[in-house]
Amino acid sequence: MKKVGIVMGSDSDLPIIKKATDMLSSLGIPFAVHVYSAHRTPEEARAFSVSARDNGFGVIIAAAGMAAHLAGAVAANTTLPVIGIPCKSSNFDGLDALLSTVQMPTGIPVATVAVDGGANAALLAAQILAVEDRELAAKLDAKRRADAAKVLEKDAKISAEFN
Ligand code: RP5
Repeated sequence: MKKVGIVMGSDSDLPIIKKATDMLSSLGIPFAVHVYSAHRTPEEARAFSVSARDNGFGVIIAAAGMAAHLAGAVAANTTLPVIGIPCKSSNFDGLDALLSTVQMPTGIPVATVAVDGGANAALLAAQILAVEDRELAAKLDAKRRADAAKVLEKDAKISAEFN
């Protein structure tokens, strides 16, 4: 199976990345994690992106906060799909990172998930890999069914209390 490459702009983004790595681990998907910044270590971010396909990656998740250019900078240097996670920082509740990540110019797309959406980034990466992997697609189907069952359990409890 292809690996998921995960890059974060700072180790302060790690709690968000942890949500992604936990989800990928639960699905048995291999990944590698790095701290590369579009601003502080642009050469390393570029080198990782340029070589990602040859190094066995099938999709890249890039998480950053504030003036969050990391996902776009990665996407500029690879045609692998790139999923951006805007991370919340102390100002603006993550709106700064959301707009910086989502508003990509035509030609260089970034699939942006919700602010701090580490788990959904991993699920989207899994869905991309599952296009060519029936076993992984079956795991994702099973997860959807299990998640739905949990919601129906909650409905049963609320119904019993109020109806
Ligand atoms: C961004 O700046 C990082 O992705 C992080 O979310 C934010 C703050 O970084 P630190 O100052 O905590 O290293 O580049």
